[in-house]
Parts: sequence; C-alpha cells; structure tokens
Amino acid sequence: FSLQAIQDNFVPHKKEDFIYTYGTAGFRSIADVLDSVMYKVGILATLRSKKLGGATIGVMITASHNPEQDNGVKLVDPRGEMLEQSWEAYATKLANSKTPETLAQATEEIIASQKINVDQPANVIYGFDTRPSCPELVKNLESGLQASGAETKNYGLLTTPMLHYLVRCLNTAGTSDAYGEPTAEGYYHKLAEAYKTAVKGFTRLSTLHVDCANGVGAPKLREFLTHLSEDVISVDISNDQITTQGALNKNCGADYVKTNQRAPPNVKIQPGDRFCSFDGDADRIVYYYLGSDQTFRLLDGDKIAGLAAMFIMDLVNDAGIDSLKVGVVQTAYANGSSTNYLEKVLKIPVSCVSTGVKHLHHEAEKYDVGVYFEANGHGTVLFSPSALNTIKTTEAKTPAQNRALQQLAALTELINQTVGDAISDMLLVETILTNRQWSPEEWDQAYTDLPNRLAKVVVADRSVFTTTNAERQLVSPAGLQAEIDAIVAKYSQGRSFVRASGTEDAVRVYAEAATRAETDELTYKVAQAVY
Ligand code: NG1
Ligand code: ZN
Repeated sequence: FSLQAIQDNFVPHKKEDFIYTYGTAGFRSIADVLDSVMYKVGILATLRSKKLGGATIGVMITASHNPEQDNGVKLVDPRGEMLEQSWEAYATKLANSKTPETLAQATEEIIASQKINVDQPANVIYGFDTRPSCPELVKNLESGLQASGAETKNYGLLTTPMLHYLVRCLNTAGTSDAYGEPTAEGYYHKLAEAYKTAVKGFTRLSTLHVDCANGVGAPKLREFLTHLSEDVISVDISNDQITTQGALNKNCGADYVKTNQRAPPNVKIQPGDRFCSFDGDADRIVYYYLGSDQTFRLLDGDKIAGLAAMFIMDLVNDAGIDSLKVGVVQTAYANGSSTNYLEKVLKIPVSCVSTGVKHLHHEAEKYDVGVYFEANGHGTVLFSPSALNTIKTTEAKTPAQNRALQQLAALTELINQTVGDAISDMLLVETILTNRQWSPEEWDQAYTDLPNRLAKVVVADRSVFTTTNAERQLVSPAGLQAEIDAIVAKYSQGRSFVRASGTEDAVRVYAEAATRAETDELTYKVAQAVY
C-alpha cells in the first residue's frame, strides 16, 4: 500500500465544480463526470476491506432505473448489505478531492480515524450493468483498486442483487452459515432448486410476461430459466434490447410502470394475463394485469409485501412455530390501505422507516421474519438466525406441519437475504400464486389501494426541508407542517407528506385520499404550499 501510487495514478475531475455525495443510491449522476469517482471508490473499497481484515467488499456499477446516460456506483459490505452508513462520509470526502495531494490527505485521514492497518490484505469484487459507459468506468475503478493494492475479481455483467449474493457467498464460504456457491451458476442453481421444491405438487400457472427494462435482467433471467423446465415455469421475456442505444429504462421497466401507473406502451397487455416489470439493474419488480373492466391494475411493492406476509404467517401457523415474530417494514410511501390491511386484517406489526433500503433492511432484522418492501418494488424477506434454526430443527408431528416447514425452508433459500432482487422476488410471488392457484385479481382482492399521487417540486434549496417521524412530518421550514395538516384535514382518508429527495434535486410531495379527484386536489394544494 503506497500513498505515492495513489497520487501517481490520480484520475482528475472532468468538471471542476461538480459536488459528489454518497447517498441512498451510492454515487449517481450523469456518467461523464464519474471517472474520477470510480478511481476513489476503488481506493475506498480497498480501505474498507483492510479495515475488515481482508473481507471481500463488492462494487456495483449501475444507475438502476435512471436514464441510460447516467451511471453510478455502490459499495457492498461483507454480508452482502449496503455500505455501513458511517463510511458514506468518507466516500464523499474522497470523491470531492480534486488533486493528488488532497486525495492522499483524505486517504490518510480515513486510515488514521479508522485505525486501519494498511498491511492487511484487501479483496474486492465488482460487476456492472449494461450501460454503454460501464467499460470506461470499470477501467477507472480498476486503476483505483490497483493503486491501493487490492486483490480483485471482475464478475462482469451482473444484476445488482447477484453481486450482493456473490459477496455474501465469498465471505461465508466454509462457515456454518455458508450462503452458496460464489458463481452466477451457483446463484441460479440455488434459486432454481428452491423454486422446484416450493411449487412441487401444484399445477403450473399460465405464462408470466416479464418486461426487463432493456437491462441486465433480460440476459440473466434467460440464463436462469435454463435451470427450470417449461412444466415448472413458463416465462415470456420482453424489452430485452440491451445493445440498442437509448433503450434502457426508456418507456418500460418497474419505475416507468409504478410512476405512470400504466403498462409499457410496447407490452400488449391482455385480460387474464399476468405481467411484471424489472428495473434496469433487476433489484426492483412490480406486477400488473388488466382488470375485468379493462382497467390497468398495479400490484406494487406494497401488494407484494402483503402477499408475502399473508403466506408466511399462514406457513408459520401451520408449522406450529407461531412463536416466531413476523413483521413488515414500510416507508411513508406505502399506501394507507396496505398498512391498514397488514395491521387490521393480518394483525401483523408494521414499522415505518425513512426512505432508503438500508433503513428498511436494518429494521427488518429486528424481527424473526422481517418482510420489507418499498412501494416502488424494492424489497425482500429476512429470516433471523434463530428463525432459520427453528425452521430447520422443529420436528413435525403431522404431514401438514411437515409440509409447512418444508415450504418455509424452501423460502429461506429462494428469497435473497442480502437485498431486494427482481428474479428472486418474482419467484416468491410465483410460488405463492402457484400454491394458492390464484390469478392476479385474486391476489389483488386483499385490499383496494387508496388513489395516490407523487409529485415533484423543484425548489431553490431542498436542504431546508428537514423531517421527523420517519419523514412523515416536516420540522422546517417553520410553519409549513401546520399548513399541510390544515389542508389534509379537509379530505376524507387524506394523508400527505413532503420530503427532500435523496437522489434528485427536488422535493417530493405524496398524497392519498378517498377519491381520485380529492387526491389530485390535495396533491396540488400541498405542492402549492411548498412552492
Ligand atoms: P428519493 O429520491 O430519496 O425519494 C428514491 C426512491 C426510493 C429509493 C431511492 C434509491 C421514491 C419515492 N423514492 O429516493 O424509494 O428507491 O430512490 O434508489 O420512490
Ligand atoms: Zn434498481
């Protein structure tokens, strides 16, 4: 490890005045300004690995659902989780170092404050999505890794959740909680075997139509499907144009569908069929279908959480292990009807946390079985070590109990324990629908979403919008929350909140109410109050 090498290979900033922030989505921006950031991320990944005694750290290059000209980068901690929050400030500090000297200084500061022994080994793996800017950004990342002396492995084109899986596998290999074979093949095999077990004995459903957002999910889902025969699952893939310039996330994908509350224009949605959309890096998924009245119906992250929670509660009861505490974690963006369904109908505890997967993930770890989903379709289910142990060691007294325990065991393998995963979540939904022999309409019957609206207001300085109570109330600007409360009080089943986006330079306004007209009016009034 040599600070000299870090200085000698310095990659300069392309735009002098650009300020970088490591936020909920890592670094994310227009790809053109990211060369220098990639170099620094290489150094940071090395430091993080050295700090953790040479544990493998992951680096994923992607900008998820953002347009093709954007890109981004995120670090993955040893258990496949997001980078520990306290390190985000280091990332930001390194990224904004504009000269070799200031970078060396910032590096030294991290080493000193974290008491890092630089003689420790460093291991870093990385992967990237289909964006045209990836190859160049990978080169800059590699320079940073090399300059700081890490052992590296390039896993190539990957979905984000596959990289998280690989990191966890590498760090648990040979231990009692070994997570799986650290290869793409190992990932496919694990999911495919679990799915076969989970749907065994049930009639296969009709074909599922999957929109892959013209992203990395398309080739990866195809590879995965070679591990399952047509009589186990039938999938029709669309929007798989990963080499067509400008196609990524364009008028398709999970974010398009959730935001516009409509199917991608090029997806021919037929009554009776089942559809889902991945986002650009395949860590989000939403389902949808055409109702018998020909209207578009969205089954978003909230609906998936409700379905999963319902199924898991039933299995836990049938398995006779209802001492396990099952809970659901949502954000303020969850539809009020979904929260009501979980709390009043399923009688499951629900926690509300701030936006951002790391908050949901950590809260979900507090339950034995923690289901977490953002309304936009990012989520998963976490099983605690004691839940895994209970599922594994409980002795069944009846065939029904035995079957429930086996199903739960299959779910623990099927569901990605590191992060939201479109392929894994798709298999979870398909498992439940197959077990129940349900159509999407039947799934949708659990509750009816309140009409809702998400608006964006561009303000001079979004940092003045600070919140409390899991972002549901504003602390500043002074007086604004009282104004919003007064507006909301006029609408039946009205709810609205305002917060600064962590990923865009804007303030978001969310509103829901009993009717579409009331919702639109409420959104408008609150947005006006913000402006
Ligand atoms: P911001 O921009 O902070 O609202 C958005 C999404 C989050 C999450 C992050 C990270 C909404 C309302 N917000 O955050 O759910 O996915 O991006 O990508 O969808
Ligand atoms: Zn994504």
